[in-house]
Amino acid sequence: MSEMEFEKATVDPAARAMMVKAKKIGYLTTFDRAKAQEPRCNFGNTGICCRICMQGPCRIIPKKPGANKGICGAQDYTIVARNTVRMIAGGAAAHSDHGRHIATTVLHVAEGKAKDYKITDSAKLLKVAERIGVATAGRQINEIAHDVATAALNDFGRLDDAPCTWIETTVTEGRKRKFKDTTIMPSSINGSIAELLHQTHIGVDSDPINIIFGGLKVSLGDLDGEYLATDLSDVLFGTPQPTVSEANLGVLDPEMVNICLHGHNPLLSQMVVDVAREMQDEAKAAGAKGLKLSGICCTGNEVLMRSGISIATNFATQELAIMTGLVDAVVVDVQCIMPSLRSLAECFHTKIITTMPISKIPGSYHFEFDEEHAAASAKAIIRLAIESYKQRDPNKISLSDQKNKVVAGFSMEALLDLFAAVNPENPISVLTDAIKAGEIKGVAVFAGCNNLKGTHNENHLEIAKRMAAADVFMVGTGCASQAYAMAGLLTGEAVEAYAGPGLKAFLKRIGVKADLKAELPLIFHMGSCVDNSRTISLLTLMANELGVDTPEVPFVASAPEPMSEKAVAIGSWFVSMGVPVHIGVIAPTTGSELVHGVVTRIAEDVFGGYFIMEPDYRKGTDKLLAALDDRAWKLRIRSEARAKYAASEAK
Ligand code: BF8
Ligand code: SF4
Repeated sequence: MSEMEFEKATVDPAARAMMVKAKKIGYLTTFDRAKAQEPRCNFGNTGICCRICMQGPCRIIPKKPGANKGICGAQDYTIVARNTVRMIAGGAAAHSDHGRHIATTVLHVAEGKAKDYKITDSAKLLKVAERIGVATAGRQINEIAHDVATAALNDFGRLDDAPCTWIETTVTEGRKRKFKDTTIMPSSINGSIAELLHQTHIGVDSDPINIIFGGLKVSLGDLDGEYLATDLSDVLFGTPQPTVSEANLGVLDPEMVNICLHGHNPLLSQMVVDVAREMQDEAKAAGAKGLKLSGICCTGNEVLMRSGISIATNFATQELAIMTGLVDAVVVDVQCIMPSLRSLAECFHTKIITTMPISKIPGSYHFEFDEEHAAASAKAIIRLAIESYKQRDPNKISLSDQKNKVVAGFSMEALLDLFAAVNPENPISVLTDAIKAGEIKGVAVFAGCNNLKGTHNENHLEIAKRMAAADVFMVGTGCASQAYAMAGLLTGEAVEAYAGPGLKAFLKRIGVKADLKAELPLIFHMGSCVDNSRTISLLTLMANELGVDTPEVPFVASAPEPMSEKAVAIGSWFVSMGVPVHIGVIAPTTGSELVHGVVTRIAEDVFGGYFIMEPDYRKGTDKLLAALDDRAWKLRIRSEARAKYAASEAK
C-alpha cells in the first residue's frame, strides 16, 4: 500500500502510522486483504448466488434460458430473500447466545453457585422483575433473581404461542398489535431461528414475502435476546453511569502490562477488570508500573461503560493494536475477533488467549472460562500477560501519540437522570418538547461495525458531524461509538466544534442543571451492540410521551459501516419498529428488484420503517435528515389537527 492508499484506507491517524509499520515488516493487514478481494463476484455481491444445497452454487443469469432460475427452479427473489434472512438468523444466534449465557449466570448466582459473581444492581433487578410480572414484595433478592433469570431462559425455548416476555413487556401497544397482526411476534428465540433455517431449506418456502416475514420474526427474537442481555448484565455488573476515559492506540502504555479485552461478553472481561485491581503488585514485581486494560470491540464498550476502561481501537484496526508491539495479551471471548490476530502475534511477543469453548484460534492459548472459578480464570490470564510482558522486545515498539478524551456511560437510566435535572416530574419530555419546539430535529442512533468496502471510520465521523450541525440529538453503540471515541467526538469540545445552535443550546441547558463531573458529549455512548436495546427503550419512551406509535417519532438509525450478520439483525428489527435505517453499504439484495424494493420501500407501508442504502456520506446524511424532517413535520401537523379537533369537539 502506498501513502495515498493509507489515506484511502482509514481516516484514523493512529491506524495509518501502524499501517506504515505493517508495510515495513511485510505483514498484510485486513486492509491489504480487502484490496486483494477486488473485484468482487457480482453474483455474491447482488445476492443471487445460492449455496443452500449441494447441487449449487446456482447463479442467476436472467437472460440465459435455464440459468434464470436455480437448478431446483428457485427464482432470484427466493434466493435473495433466503440469503438475507439467513444472515439475520446468524446475527440473532450470536446476540441471543450471549444473552443466554448472562441469564444462566444470573440463575446460577441465585442458586448460590457461580460464587465469584453477585447481584450488583438490585434496583435494576426489581425494575425488570416488576416490568415482566415477577413478584417482588417480601421476597429475597435471590428468589427474584431466580425467577427473572428463569423468565429470560424461557424466552429461548418456549413451546407454546405466548409471546417472548422481553418484547411483550417493552414495546408500545401499537407495535405489539402490529407484530401480532403480521405474525412476526416470536414465542421462542431459538425456535424462531430453527424455524427460519427450516423455512429456507431447499424446497420449503419460495415466497419472498413470507421468507422476509420469517426473517423479521427472528430479528425480533434478536431484539429480545439483546434486551435481556442488557438488563441482566446491568443486574450482574451495575447499570452504567457517566464516566470519563480515553480512546485510541495512544492508551497503550509503554510502562505498563497491556492487556486488550476483545470480543463481546462481559462475563469474563468484567471479571478481569475486577481482579486486575488486586493484581497491580504482581505487575510491578515484573518491572512494570502496573496493569493497563483497554478494550477492542463490544467487550471494550461493556467495560468502558461500567468501569471507565479505555478503548484501544475498533473492529477494522484490531490487528494494528498488536502492531504497536506494546500489547502483552489479547484476551478474546466471542464475535468479531479476526483469526489473523494469531499469525500477527507471532511477529511480536503478544499472547492471544481464547476463553470460550465455541471460539478457538489454532495456535493460541486457550484458557477455558469457567464460571464456577471465574476469578481464578481471570487471575491465570493476567499472570500469563505479565509473563508475556517480560518478553516484550523494545526494538519492536512503536508508540502512538494518538488518544482522545471520552465521556461515556449513558444507560437509559443515566440519560433520564440528565433529563430529570431539567424536569424531574417527566424527564423524557425534555427531549420530546425540544423536538416539538424545533430546537432539535430529532434523534439518530449510530450503530454497527467497520466495513472495508469504504474508508475505515470515515462514514461514522462525517455523517455524525453533519447530523450534529443539523441539530440532531445523537446516541451511539458498538464500533460506531468507538469511532467517535477514537476521534474525540464523545466530548464537550466536540459540541463546541460541531453542534448546530439548537443542539448546543439543548445540551447546554441540560449540562448546566445536571452538574456532572464531566461536560456532556456530542454523542451519547449507550454501550455495546446488544445495548441497542437501550436505544429502543428511548424510542418507546418518546413514542409514549408523544402519544403516537414508534413510526411517527422523529427517530432514525444509521449503521454507517455495517459488516456483521448481527448488524443485519439489528437493522431488521429497527425497520419492524418503524424506524428509517440507513446503511452505508449496498446490501446483497439488488439481485432481486422485488426483494430490494420490499426492504427499501414497501416495508414502510407495513411497518413504517425501511432501509436506506447509501455508501456516500453526504447523500446518506441528506436522506437521514429528510426522514427526520418528514416525521417532525407530520408530527406537528397531526398534533395541531388533533388540538383543533379537540377544541371543536369541546364547543
Ligand atoms: O457487536 S459493531 S464489528 S464489535 S458486530 Fe462487531 Fe460490528 Fe463492532 Fe460489537 Ni457489533
Ligand atoms: Fe441451486 Fe436450488 Fe440448491 Fe439453491 S437450493 S443451490 S438454487 S438447487
